[in-house]
Amino acid sequence: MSSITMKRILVTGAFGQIGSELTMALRRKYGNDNVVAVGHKTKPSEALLKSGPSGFVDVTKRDNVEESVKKHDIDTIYHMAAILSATGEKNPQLAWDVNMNGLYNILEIAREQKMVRVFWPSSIAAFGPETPRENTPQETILRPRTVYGVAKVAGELLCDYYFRRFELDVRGVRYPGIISSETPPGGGTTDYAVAIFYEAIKHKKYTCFVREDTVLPMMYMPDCIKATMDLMEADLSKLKHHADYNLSAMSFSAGELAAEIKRHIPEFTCEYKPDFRQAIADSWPRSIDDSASRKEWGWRPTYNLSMMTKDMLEKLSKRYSEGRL
Ligand code: AKB
Repeated sequence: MSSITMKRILVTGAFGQIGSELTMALRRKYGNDNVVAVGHKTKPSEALLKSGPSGFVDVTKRDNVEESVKKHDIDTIYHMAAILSATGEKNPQLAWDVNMNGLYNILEIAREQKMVRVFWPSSIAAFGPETPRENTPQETILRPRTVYGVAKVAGELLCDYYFRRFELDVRGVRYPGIISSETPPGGGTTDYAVAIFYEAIKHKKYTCFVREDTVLPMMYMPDCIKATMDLMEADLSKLKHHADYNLSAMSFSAGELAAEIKRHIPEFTCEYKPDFRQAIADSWPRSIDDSASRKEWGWRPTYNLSMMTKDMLEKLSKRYSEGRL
């Protein structure tokens, strides 16, 4: 297994919620020209387009990915392209194609090209209603009810297989819901925890699509980026897991989030009209035991609910006052 340091990085799904901020962070760390941002549907920001190489890649088309890998002499991939849980339930066939065949293409290309390392995110969606919901253990029942979750479990196993069978150094975490101010998420069950901030700033009210008492594990983007980059830099000999690390920062109910926002914007109101996403949220854990990540690669989150809320509101208010929201 190679121990060469990463130098030529491809980020798929680079124009999405996590990909866009991850690309910029990787460019700051490894150099603008060494990080190639590729996406499919979402429109990239000017900052992303101007700061380094970018292109169009459909991860379900192996030739497409291969062309980009060869053109840019890629040795490391952050494979962030995905269809999220709620969109997945509307189009399970597309979700399977993008999430499973996309991952298979990446792993095969990485194996053939003898790449240094691959990052692929799993999610709390890998868990299901039979999983213990409080302090969900690292090793536990994985029987998800969404096609997104099924692809996450299959993906975790496939990554593990590539590690053992082909010595491909593939790493990943089970992301909780990610909250961020730069690029909005699209099609996830946890999207309410981002949308609520935009609506609080713009309209002082929000209609939430899960119940007030719905508790889910969440994380602020700076912690998400830190976790992703730290795991990729970790010493392989210390890692007992590969693409399935539990990861946690905070857990709160939709009502607690609304109350925290109200502390800063007293006129803010939130009503609750649960839709089909409620059943998905109800099948996921309320809190996560991430002791394996803490022990094996030193994971420690920085942001809690109040720090994250303050920072989100400051960032979005500034953009709103500049007419950029
Ligand atoms: C979703 O809600 O689908 C994602 C996730 C938790 O993986 N944010």
